[in-house]
Amino acid sequence: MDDSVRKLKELVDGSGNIVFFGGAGVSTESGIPDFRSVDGLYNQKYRYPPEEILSASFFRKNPEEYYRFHHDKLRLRGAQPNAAHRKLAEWEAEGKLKAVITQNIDGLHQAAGSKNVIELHGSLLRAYCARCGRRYPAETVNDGEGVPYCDCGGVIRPDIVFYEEGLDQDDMYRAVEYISHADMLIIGGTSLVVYPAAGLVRYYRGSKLVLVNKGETGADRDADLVIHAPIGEVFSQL
Ligand code: CNA
Repeated sequence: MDDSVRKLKELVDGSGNIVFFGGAGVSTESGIPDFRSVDGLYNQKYRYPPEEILSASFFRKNPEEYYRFHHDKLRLRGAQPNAAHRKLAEWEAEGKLKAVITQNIDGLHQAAGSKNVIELHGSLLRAYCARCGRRYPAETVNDGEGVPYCDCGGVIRPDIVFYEEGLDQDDMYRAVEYISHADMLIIGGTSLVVYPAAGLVRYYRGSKLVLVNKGETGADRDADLVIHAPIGEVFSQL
């Protein structure tokens, strides 16, 4: 075991109030591409940039094009949790970890057994009508082709937070509470560039801030331990 992984293990062993804050990089080892890595969605070519397709105004004006992207790129295709998701669920069951705060929309933390998951950007596993609010099963937006419509004539959308939309205030409040009371904060698999979610890590007041990310982030210099490696590989050693 590498020295930095050994150090992470010691920090985890000595903590009883861990909070994990993560992003798309947590699920790349489950086969779901992130946004900003070289093989991420932002480096592939579409008729429109992904940040535009994933915006509220684009969805309203152009649901056909949105759903073409959704069916092509946002399908989870049977992805399974990896060692990082599983280890976090294990720590929660042991009482060591209090919350997973994620920017991911893939439901893999819950699939691994995590119970207290704050999904800041919603979930692809829920759907509702953009006009009347009626709830629909996830298959309505994830299976098949084309635009799904509600009986009221409205377009059914995934329950994810599009660009231009605000985050749920209750989720943000709970996330701040968990982070500000944590004795250890592990940040993993996120470029920390999407706000306001990324700003949450500033609420941490403890002395065990750990970053496990393939690439560098703006928080590296503030961290007590930085590991630049695939998170599933690292967590499988803990
Ligand atoms: P991002 O901006 O794509 O950054 C991902 C980060 O993870 C990068 O810094 C990578 O270096 C790093 N990374 C990639 N693979 C690994 C790995 N195996 N181990 C460790 N680090 C790795 O993604 P963010 O989450 O920071 O951006 C927020 C967006 C991305 C949110 O709105 C998400 O909804 C959205 N997103 C989510 C998913 C998902 O649900 N799985 C997939 C793609 C995008």
